[in-house]
Amino acid sequence: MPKFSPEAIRTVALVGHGGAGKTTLAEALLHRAGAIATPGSVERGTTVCDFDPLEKTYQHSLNAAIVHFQHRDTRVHLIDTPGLPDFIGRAIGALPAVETAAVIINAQNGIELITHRMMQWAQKRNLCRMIVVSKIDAENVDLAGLLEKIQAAFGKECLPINLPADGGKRVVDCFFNPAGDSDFSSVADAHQALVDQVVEVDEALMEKYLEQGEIEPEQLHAPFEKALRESHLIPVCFASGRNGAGIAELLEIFVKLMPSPTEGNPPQFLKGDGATAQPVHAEVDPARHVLAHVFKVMIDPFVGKVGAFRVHQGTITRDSQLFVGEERKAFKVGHAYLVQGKELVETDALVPGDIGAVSKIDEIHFDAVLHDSHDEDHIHLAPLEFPTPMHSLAIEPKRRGDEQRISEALHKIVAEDPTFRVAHHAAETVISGLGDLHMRYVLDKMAGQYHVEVTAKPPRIPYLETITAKAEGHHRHKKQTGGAGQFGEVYLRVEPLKRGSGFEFVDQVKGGTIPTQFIPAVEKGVRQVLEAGPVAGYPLKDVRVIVYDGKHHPVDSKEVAFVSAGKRAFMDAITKARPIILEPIVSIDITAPENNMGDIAGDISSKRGQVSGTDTLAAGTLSIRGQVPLSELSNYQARLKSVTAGQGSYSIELSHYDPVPPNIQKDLMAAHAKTATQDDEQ
Ligand SMILES: Nc1nc2c(ncn2[C@@H]2O[C@H](COP(=O)(O)OP(=O)(O)OP(=O)(O)O)[C@@H](O)[C@H]2O)c(=O)[nH]1
Ligand SMILES: [Mg+2]
Repeated sequence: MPKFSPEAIRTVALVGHGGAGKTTLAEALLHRAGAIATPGSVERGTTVCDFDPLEKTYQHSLNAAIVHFQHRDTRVHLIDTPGLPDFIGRAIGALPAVETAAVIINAQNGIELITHRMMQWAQKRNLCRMIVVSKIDAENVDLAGLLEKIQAAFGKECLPINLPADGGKRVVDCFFNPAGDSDFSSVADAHQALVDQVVEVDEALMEKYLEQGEIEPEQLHAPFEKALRESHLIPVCFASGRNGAGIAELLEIFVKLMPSPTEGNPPQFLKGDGATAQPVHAEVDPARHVLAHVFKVMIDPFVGKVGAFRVHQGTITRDSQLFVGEERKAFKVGHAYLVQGKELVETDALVPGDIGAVSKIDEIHFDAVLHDSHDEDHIHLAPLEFPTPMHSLAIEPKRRGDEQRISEALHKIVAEDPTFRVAHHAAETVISGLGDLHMRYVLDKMAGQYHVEVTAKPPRIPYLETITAKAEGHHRHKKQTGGAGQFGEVYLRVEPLKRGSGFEFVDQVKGGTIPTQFIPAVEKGVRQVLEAGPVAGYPLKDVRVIVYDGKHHPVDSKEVAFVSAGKRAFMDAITKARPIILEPIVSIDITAPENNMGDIAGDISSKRGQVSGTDTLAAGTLSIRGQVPLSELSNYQARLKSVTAGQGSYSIELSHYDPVPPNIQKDLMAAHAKTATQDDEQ
């Protein structure tokens, strides 16, 4: 029998901006709950959650770390996520594993970029949310002002459930036992506001409340959960991981008020893809078939591949036979683990609500669904939305012969990281991530963990080519050399398609003028041109090719002849179809001191960009949004650093593709013509 039933399990992700105090808070909670003897510190590199050597070097969490502890009769699984924008993919990936997102706000810095983003992402995933104002012990913090700002930014549903007292040395409860004085505002008023808000979700209770004028907090459990599920209430509490204020109270809030797996919003499982996908309801029932979701993959140099998952239905034991997604063959769990930072702790059974892990299972991958019956094939979680990796580097081995090891290392890093990509184009290996720090991390990890070193330089900009008009193309391929000849003739039409629709090939040949067996050869020729880029060497997109006529020869028609004719006919059409080059335009989000606003906006305009809006974050800090061509941002990190004296940071995401101005198109075509002639000469 498992020790904890699903009702006695809580799952909480600590999310929020980098440096907000999440890892320190996790440490304080573990210590207070008796799971560790002494709290470690981020500075000394002794925390349970930041165990990766690079986390100790950077003094920031870079991965989602999983821990668990027991408080009263309840087991709490906690996920400490990274808050730096470059590593935010790991935090987003962890959201489907929990019922509650605890958004940590640094009392010193106030609301920051990732605070906003996480409030939105958590809501999109239907999580219950709470806010923890951290570092309340720090000097010169304006907690009353911050609470107002939180309500202004995220709504009047953000209500304090406790308030700081004695200058941030402790907190007073405003819900269960509202007595005593706080550093600001009235505890009784806070209590009243909470009760008023909660009863609003239950009409019968509301009537009773209006009649009686008071209602016991104990009677409010079910409506409290409902209010959390519906985002009608976002409790705000205060804490310090440093001096321990509010930590015991936070444990009580987790176990008494945050939802169990039955009380939270159900996970969004779907069966099948696209428009025909059907929602699947996971029952929080240990006796049913297993449904678990892999939200983290870690490749440990000693243990090998570890897949961390959240159980949503059924029970996983060491004897379970599980399928990974649509795999035909099941694997035997062998060892079922609970996770405590870098430690895997063997356990008998994992039930709905539990977060566990298995190791050494090759098929496991990020976002996989684990299940124990083929009836559950094709079930997956509603897709997670990650920022698109737009910071890229072209890498080359420092030592010859390292190619294979580099490729293996990259493969492992990709497996761990949903926002890291590797691509090979134009003879370059290009790695992409969310920012310069993300890129540095990958290079450091390759050197430190996998012992391979690479040189890195900016890659070519991923331009695209397309056409803007319809046109006709024709080519007759004829070769007569000695014996058998080659013959093939193709007539085709090209038409521009809507941006983003890709490529369509249509066969409208009538009367077998091109025999059916040679149509794939024509398509092959066309595709070669698409990939090679007829205008400036970049992939051609959004075009429909209609092959409608041709000629063949009973003896001399061969595949190669039609490949060549298709290729040349297509090139002929492209030159007449007013081809253009498209460039990636990115949405940029810059955080910088207010007084740099003018310089930054001017800089963006000089880069062919546009500023679309600004938000005030903490006092004196602005978030500036806009759009800029990616090609103009090659040195932007350094540029922003010099404009803001190191205070600024930014993140970019692919927005769309736009035509490049004619002068740039001319330059790109000239550069391509030059390399093409050089290649010919070689
Ligand atoms: N004064 C004070 N400092 C704190 C407190 N909690 C954390 N800090 C300090 O703030 C810094 C950041 O703390 P972390 O716990 O690493 O913050 P984090 O939210 O985990 O940051 P990321 O991992 O980058 O997302 C460290 O120097 C901590 O010592 C607190 O309650 N009070
Ligand atoms: Mg951290």
